[in-house]
Amino acid sequence: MSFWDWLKGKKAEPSSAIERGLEKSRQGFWGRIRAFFAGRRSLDPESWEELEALLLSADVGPAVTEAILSTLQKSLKEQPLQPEETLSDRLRGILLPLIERPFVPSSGHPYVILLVGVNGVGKTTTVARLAYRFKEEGKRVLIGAADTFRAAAVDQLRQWSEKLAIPIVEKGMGADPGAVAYEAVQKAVHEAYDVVLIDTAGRLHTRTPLMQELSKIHRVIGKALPGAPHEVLLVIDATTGQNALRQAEVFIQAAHCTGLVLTKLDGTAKGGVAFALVEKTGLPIRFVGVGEQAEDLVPFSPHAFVSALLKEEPIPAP
Ligand SMILES: Nc1nc2c(ncn2[C@@H]2O[C@H](COP(=O)(O)OP(=O)(O)OP(=O)(O)O)[C@@H](O)[C@H]2O)c(=O)[nH]1
Ligand SMILES: [Mg+2]
Repeated sequence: MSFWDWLKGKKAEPSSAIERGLEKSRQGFWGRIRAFFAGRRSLDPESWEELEALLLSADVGPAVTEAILSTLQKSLKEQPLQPEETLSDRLRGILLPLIERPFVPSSGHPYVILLVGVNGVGKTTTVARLAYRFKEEGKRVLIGAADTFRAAAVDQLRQWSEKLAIPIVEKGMGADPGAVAYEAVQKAVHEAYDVVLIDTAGRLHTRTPLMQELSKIHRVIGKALPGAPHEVLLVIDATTGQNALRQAEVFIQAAHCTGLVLTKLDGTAKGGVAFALVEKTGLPIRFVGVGEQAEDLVPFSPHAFVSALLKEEPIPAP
């Protein structure tokens, strides 16, 4: 399956890697949700309360929990469980649309992807992993080091660039990040690169000047290539919990984000924040990070995600 075709919205990818990355969540709160449904065919008022508490503790958030409970209630009222159907089957049908959002592909050549997010969420690692996958497919990839805030940040990206043998545009620490982004896109246009990945400095969503700087980077990229950036990926650490929602709101405003990357899914026993994020932002999850290796960034499949959380049998080892 071509990663490029997937990126352009031409193909869907089922993903067993998502299942592996969700092992902690499956054994954690979602294991309790599965246990709750096991053998149960109806819900009394007390069990509704128990289910509500379980969903909240899985980080699904109050709004989505409420939506799940009321939809499930209505659905069971309108159509009682069929003999061959389980409550868990019914829940799966309710969860799926909550996590699915259409991705509207935007075309452009070079295809410019900007990565944004708070500190330490996995932006640079995601840039490197995406670059690796594009290169594997024979695409010509360029990386822009627009995180000029710390010398270590430029070094980190340069090391990736050397390791992956992918060219980088960098101007060192303290350079204007907008200028780096502009130069990277311009170089890619002139030298016919296929993809440009632009890394940015982590920033707290509460720091207004830093958020304004992000808006400027976005504008400047559009000046270098009208229509760019084609994707702005907001990277979110899945272990952050409900705080992620406020971050998302501010970043989306400042940087016109088009999709989400949920990293460190392997490090949480909850995993429900994915539902809350999609509900709150209306954006599709594009990728999930399920470990620290180069191949541990996988295209997101809503179907694989929901199935993994609710699947009874153990997930087979890779
Ligand atoms: N377990 C796990 N670790 C991850 C994942 N993604 C990133 N990391 C780790 O998270 C740490 C921070 O990653 P970076 O890519 O440097 O994060 P960043 O957003 O660029 O950080 P700043 O530039 O400082 O804002 C690194 O140790 C990564 O290996 C993931 O999906 N799973
Ligand atoms: Mg970084």
